[in-house]
Amino acid sequence: MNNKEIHSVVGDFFFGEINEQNIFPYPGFTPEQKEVAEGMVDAVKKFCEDKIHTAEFDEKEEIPKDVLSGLAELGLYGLAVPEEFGGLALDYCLYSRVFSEVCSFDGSTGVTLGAHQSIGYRALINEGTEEQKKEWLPKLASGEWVAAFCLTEPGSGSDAYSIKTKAVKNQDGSFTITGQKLWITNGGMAHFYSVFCKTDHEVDGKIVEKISCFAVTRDMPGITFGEKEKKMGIKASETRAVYFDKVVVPAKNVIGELGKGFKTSMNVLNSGRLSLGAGSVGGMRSVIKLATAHAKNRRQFDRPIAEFGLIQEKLVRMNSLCYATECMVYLTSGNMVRGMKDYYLESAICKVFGSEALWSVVDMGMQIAAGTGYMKDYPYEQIMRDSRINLIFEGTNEILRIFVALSGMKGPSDKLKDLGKISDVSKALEDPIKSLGVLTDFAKSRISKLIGTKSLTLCHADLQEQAIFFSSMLSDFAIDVENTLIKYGKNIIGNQLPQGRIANMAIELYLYIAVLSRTSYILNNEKISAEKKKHALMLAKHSLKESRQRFKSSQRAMTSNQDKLTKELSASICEQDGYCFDIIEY
Ligand code: MYA
Repeated sequence: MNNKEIHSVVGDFFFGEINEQNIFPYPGFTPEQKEVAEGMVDAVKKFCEDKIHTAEFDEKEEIPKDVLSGLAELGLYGLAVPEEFGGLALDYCLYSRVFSEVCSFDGSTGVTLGAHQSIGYRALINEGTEEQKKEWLPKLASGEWVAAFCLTEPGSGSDAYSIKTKAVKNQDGSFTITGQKLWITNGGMAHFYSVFCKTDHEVDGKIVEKISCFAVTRDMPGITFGEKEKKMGIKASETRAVYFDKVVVPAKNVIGELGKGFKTSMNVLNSGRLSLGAGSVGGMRSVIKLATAHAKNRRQFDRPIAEFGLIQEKLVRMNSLCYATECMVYLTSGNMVRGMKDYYLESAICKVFGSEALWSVVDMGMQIAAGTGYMKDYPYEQIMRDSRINLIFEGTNEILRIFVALSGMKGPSDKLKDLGKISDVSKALEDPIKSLGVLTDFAKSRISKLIGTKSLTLCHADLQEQAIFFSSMLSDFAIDVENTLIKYGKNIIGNQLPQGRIANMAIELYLYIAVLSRTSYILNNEKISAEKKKHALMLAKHSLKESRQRFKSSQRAMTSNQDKLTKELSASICEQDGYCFDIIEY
């Protein structure tokens, strides 16, 4: 493992910068990783083919106990836990690939395992003390104990900081927790809860509330659960409210630093979001397999429907979305293994793009299967119900777009402030709208100095045209970021529409570079057959063209949009309580 510090690739985009060394060569699996991955994936596949009956689980809204214990025996409850605590110590790449395999069989099983280890006890791995790890990790890794992540509350979803559950410090140093947590996966079956609570802190003589993380165990008096929630999908996973009524928790159960729990929770979600991207790849692979078989076997007008253009178009789009997501997930996990610490933008992008790609793939798969797809006897409708949640949990895709845009723009915004020392830029900031040109020229010159007009240097020759497009997209993006900051100033914080466009452009840039890198890696690899190389190149060209089109559409909307109208019209819609016309009246 290489421990050199790797910058956030996406963070650099906001400055119009790219460090090719962080992207090329693509971090493909090493021979050692391959060996472990093949062994694990093979074992998981065999087990799942035999034991996972997804339609039955969905129908009974339960995963049988022997299936859960079988998964535990395979080591799937402790994928990333260090060996000394009884886990498999898989790195992020291996973790993602194995988790993806489970998700390709059953969403509920993926969510149960994901809630347990991607987020449930992740704070303990990240920030727990040796004693805490020794006490709980072995039980969690073996599956003897199940974990749950308790952040969301009735009044606190996207706005995670606004939680109300309170932990009050007692004289003996223990804490008393009171409050309720909502929609907690594994809520009723867990033995270990990472619970985020408000705690009081004295700052400058005043008491202020901050967030702290507590390990709460099932045996502590005062924990109760709501009924199992009735859900649209992932029905076999367990979702409940969890209530804390004066639960006394010893001081030794504080995870991480008191008052720093918000960061703890965000760091847990950062890696959790990557798993969700990986899980989405697994889901896409299954749907693509089903839909391809259907397209080849279903005959209409005397031909397999796979010969019709509109079906072919769907098969191609499904594959290129899957390829693009996979490229991003394993560029991110590979960079994490290589030492990237700030991966929150990349993981949010993997979650947003992966969940939406899966949703589109399921929709297209359903359309290919048509009447068959709509029938409950076939898996499409369940997969559709199961996959819808991915756009909502672990941060809605809306809040994550805002997060990507605002976190990414923070860097250039600080730099622009520094640049205020330069006279014409400083003047420009006094009257930003009038001076847009000055700053654009400034940005252009800075960016062209950084990347010039030449293309990426480490891309395969067969992707030169796309590499040149990337450079110009990157430079356009940096200019748009600066123009947006100048146009909106501080008000950018309340303007979600431009934020959404900036986020969409950042997502496409990351996709673009990830696909360029992985495909170059495939094309450069002597061990890969010419046929597979040709296939990869076609997939890459397709996904890059679609990505560039989406990028351009967001870019055009930076200057030509309906933002003002949208604001006014939506206010009017709310005023009218919805759609206000009826043909009978008007
Ligand atoms: S779990 C519940 C999920 N909930 C959420 O994701 C909540 C979403 N909200 C947020 O993330 C935050 O509230 C946001 C910030 C982002 C909106 N990394 O002023 P701030 C720092 C590191 O921006 P806010 C679930 O659904 C920031 O830099 N640091 O904060 C389970 C700042 O630091 P400083 C971060 O405006 C489902 C400070 O925090 C991050 O209040 C089950 C304050 O920032 C970050 N990310 O809101 C899942 N964000 O003060 C099962 C912020 O130093 C999964 N900060 O400048 C299984 C998957 C199965 C897949 C199956 C597929 C088939």
